[in-house]
Amino acid sequence: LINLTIDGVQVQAVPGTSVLEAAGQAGIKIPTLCYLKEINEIGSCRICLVEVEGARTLQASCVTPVTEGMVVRTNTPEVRQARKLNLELIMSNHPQECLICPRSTNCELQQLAAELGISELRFTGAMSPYEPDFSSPSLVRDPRKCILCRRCVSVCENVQQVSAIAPQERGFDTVVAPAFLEPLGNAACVNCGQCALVCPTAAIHEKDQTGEVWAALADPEKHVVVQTAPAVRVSIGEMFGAEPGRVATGQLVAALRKLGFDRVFDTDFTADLTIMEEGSELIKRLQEGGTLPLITSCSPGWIKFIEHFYPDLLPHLSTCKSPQQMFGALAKTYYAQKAGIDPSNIFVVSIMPCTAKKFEAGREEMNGSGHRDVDVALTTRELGKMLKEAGIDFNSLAEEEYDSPLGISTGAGVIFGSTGGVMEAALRTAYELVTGETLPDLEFHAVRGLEGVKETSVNLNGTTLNVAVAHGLANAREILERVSGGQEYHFIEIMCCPGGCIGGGGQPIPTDREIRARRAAGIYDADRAMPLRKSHENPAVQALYKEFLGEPLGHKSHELLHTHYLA
Ligand code: HC1
Repeated sequence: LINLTIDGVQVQAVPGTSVLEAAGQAGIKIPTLCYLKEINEIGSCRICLVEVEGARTLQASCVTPVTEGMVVRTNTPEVRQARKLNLELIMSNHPQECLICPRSTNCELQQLAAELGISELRFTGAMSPYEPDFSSPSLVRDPRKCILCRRCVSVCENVQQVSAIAPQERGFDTVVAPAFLEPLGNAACVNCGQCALVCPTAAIHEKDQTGEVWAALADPEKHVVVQTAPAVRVSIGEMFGAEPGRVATGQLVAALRKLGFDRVFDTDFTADLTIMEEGSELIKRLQEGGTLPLITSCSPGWIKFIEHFYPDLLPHLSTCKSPQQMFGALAKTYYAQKAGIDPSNIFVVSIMPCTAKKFEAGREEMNGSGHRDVDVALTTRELGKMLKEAGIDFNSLAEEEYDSPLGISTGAGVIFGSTGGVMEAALRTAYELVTGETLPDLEFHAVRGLEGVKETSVNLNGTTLNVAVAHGLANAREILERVSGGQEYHFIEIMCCPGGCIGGGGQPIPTDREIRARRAAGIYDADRAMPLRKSHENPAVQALYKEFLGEPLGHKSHELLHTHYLA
């Protein structure tokens, strides 16, 4: 261990630790702005400056490693003054729009200005010459609000390995944008929104579609139904100060009813349905020698990734639409018929932890019902905003139940929200359908957890099924390279975002590793609390096949629930 002194306190730290981290471990808080643990440690904003005895200048503590005998001071007049000056310079070309900014009260720049005691705008410099970019179906880039911290660039390049954005131009003209300053809508961006999740300001944020939903809710001609994604129930509470991972399913239902939705349904229902269709597809490919491994297809950022970067592997994708899209197609056919409502008057809203779901809902081919299957996909954050606007005190709501039949689900549907969940749900069903036996233990812990790539083998009646799970697109690349290299898998789950949907780009900010872990724990709590935990036991799914679809992979399923991909 290395011995050093920080603010007169003797501190020990392992070699390689930064001064910032060592101070944090000793309970000494140093302010930061561009820093993002293990993702963006570049010392560019100069807010975390400290004095190191013997050094000629103040040092950025996030990139200064501890050394033996080092003496650090974090709170001298010079340090405070330098931090303040650097922040004032960053603020000198930042629009003063806090009252109307989507990140107001949740903006790290705003918070830091308050913490560092900045009470006047001493410098008003030239402003950014770049206009906001509305070209993406999911995200809005507003370079005027960018502080060039590079967090978004690091996430896009390293965590997702997409590199859709990078610093362009030089000096004062530097801007984070796609190559050649192309609009984001033209770039190979997968719409995952991980950039928005780490942006300290509102320089990248989701496309706000709350206005369209308010309008539909106010339209007496419209029958407005809503579906909630698995991962939203363990994060929406955070928008109202609850602990991450608190399971708030019943309150979510109550809140949506209060907002005025005519029916409150659950994406978990079509998650169960996905297992029936995708499980059947897997068994068919295994039996008939189809393309293997089969790879899951419910995460739209992942779909866009493989379409852009690995088009030759597209035959591996399941042809199943995502649960969001299956829901939309059924809401405007099966449900419309059952309820006796003209589908052109049904307006389908999704509440998703995801910005790419906006893109998915708008994909040209997503009209299996003969209408736009999903009209609007809102993020968890947008729903939080609507609830606040409506004055709904979320945490004090009494719990309510989903409507029937598209609100009936099992624990297998819930676990879709966490990495490994789709695989586990599929294994619960595949095992029982193939062996005809009841699973002795339905929890597959080998596919749970936040490790980037997980692998296991399952014995199905003497046949060994090799499965793998990846989350985050850098890990997806690793698995795809293994597949290309000939590694023998049968079934692979890939989710675009780190942690799966619980870490989606539309989730409450902040979302970090610890918060992801707590939301995942909430997902598994919710599963354990369900009376039914296997998709094939969902009575509403069984009724759907009996009354409407016929059988998995049948003609109607093909029309409504399956799709094709664009190379
Ligand atoms: Fe997901 Fe899915 S689990 S993709 O992560 O398959 O967004 O939560 O809704 O569609 O069910 C997201 C979550 C979500 C779909 C399901």
